[in-house]
Amino acid sequence: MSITAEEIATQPECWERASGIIPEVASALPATGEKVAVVGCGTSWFMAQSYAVLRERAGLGVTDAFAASEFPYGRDYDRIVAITRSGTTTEVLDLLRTVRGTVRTTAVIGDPATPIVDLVDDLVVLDFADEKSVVQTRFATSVLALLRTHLGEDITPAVADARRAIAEELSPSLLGAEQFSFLGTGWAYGIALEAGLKMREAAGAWTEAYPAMEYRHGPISITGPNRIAWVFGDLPEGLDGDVARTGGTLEASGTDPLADLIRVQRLAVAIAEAQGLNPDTPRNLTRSVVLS
Ligand code: F1P
Repeated sequence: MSITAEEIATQPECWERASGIIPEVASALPATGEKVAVVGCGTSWFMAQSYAVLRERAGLGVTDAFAASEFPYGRDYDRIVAITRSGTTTEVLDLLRTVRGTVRTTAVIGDPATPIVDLVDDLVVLDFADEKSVVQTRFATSVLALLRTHLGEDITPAVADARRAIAEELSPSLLGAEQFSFLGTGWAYGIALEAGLKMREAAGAWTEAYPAMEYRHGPISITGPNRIAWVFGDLPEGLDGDVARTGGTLEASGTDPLADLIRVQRLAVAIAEAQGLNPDTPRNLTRSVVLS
């Protein structure tokens, strides 16, 4: 079994642990009413996007998400939250150095033996969810499990869905599909973006990702026989019929989007292995992007 597959299978326990540390780390996370920017790169940026939607829709304060390289310096925030498994990603460290002393900062990290710990005011360490894999799975989802709990959500149902997502068989139509369009509304759009990235990183698959209601505005023209439209969370009315008319296959489990992401992670590993690729050594990727 690949290391990636082993790490994927540990997610329910990691989410429970992440959720359980809230009493210890709550003071390091955004307070109600704070205007917050959440930043990261790659997978961490997509988790930032999901969190931003969840926090703002929970009425806890304006929350924006940015790729670290695209941060709009000059805007006023009460706090910047950086998500980074490695703690070494250049764009994230550059941002934190630039804003040091001007705004309160929090880093949510996997590895505390990294330079980021000296660059932030507050730290949340999820070392139990850190990974050996290059592609991120359990760190990212554990961050979101932690943040969802901090927003007041009981993640017990999501953990139950996660256990089912790990145990269930992957259908042959998914394993043999030629293309995947991942869709989501609200916070599930960040999950759709991450699903697309995971399949590209681990399996070199052709994937796209859109807000679910944008799918009809062009992207639907890609769907057809042996191609998948995969909806995370709520299925917009009529979309099932629209996908059926293309001849493509709709995948919409209706389960918790974070748990449904686990099925995509597993699919990415399975497709990689079926093609003779090693999901532990994805093409052209490193665990962290450190620019010289
Ligand atoms: C961010 C990241 C990963 C990506 C790749 C390079 O890492 O972009 O999401 O899969 O391995 O690094 P981090 O800042 O969360 O450590």
